[in-house]
Amino acid sequence: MADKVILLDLFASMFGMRARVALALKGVEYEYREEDLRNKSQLLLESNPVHKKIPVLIHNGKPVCESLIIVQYIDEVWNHKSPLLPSDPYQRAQARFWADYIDKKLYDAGRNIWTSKGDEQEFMEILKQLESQLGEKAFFGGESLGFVDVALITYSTWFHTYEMCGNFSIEEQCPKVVAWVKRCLEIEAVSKSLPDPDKIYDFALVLRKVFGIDKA
Ligand SMILES: N[C@@H](CCC(=O)N[C@@H](CS)C(=O)NCC(=O)O)C(=O)O
Ligand SMILES: *[C@@H]1O[C@H](CO)[C@@H](O)[C@H](O)[C@H]1NC(C)=O
Ligand SMILES: *[C@@H]1O[C@H](CO)[C@@H](O)[C@H](O)[C@H]1NC(C)=O
Repeated sequence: MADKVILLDLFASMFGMRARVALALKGVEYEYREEDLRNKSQLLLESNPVHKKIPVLIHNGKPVCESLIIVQYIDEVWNHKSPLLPSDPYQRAQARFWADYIDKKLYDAGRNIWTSKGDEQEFMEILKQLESQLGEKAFFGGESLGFVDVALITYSTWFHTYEMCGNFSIEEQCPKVVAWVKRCLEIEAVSKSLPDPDKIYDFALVLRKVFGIDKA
């Protein structure tokens, strides 16, 4: 029997995009379901009763929640190609450390920029830390795209929004990160899974009005 895979998602979610990229890298066919977070589907509420958040991957009726856990699950189940986590336990631990670092730091710092709660300084410090971790490697995973690359590349769809809302240039301060983004986007599974940054910016501008940051 063929696998039945459903992804509950929201197009602008950097968390949801991680699952989309991982599924595309593995060549898994799935049904994409866009959620309205102000009016969540019964399936979302039942599948993620603890957090009630997207993304949720539903594999043959069984839900998996939390984007990094979903990516690891995808890597383990569809292990025939494009391994994301390294096989060496120490290297795996390092990859998980950096993905965890991204989760603990980057979302809030980015959100503070586009909601005008803070400037870009904190965000750029985190990105510079990641840039030094990348070093001279092509990818965080080394020669090929890995777990940390999947965890981080989805944020690049929001870079334009951060730059517009914060009036600054990421490339000026982190040219190697921007070069890395371009390298990742040369991989079709990545580029076809990520939305147009202009659409993200439009989405953020709508939210800024909803939140009362900009005049309606
Ligand atoms: N740690 C979670 C974060 C997911 C998350 O924050 N999802 C947001 C959308 S980007 C959500 O579903 N929010 C709905 C809510 O909070 O009610 C993950 O990595 O999957
Ligand atoms: C909420 O979603 C349901 C379907 O999931 C739809 O029938 C209903 O019209 C929606 N309500 C609003 C207020 O958008
Ligand atoms: C944006 O930044 C540039 C230089 O960094 C400055 O000249 C310009 O006035 C700024 N624009 C706004 C709208 O703050």
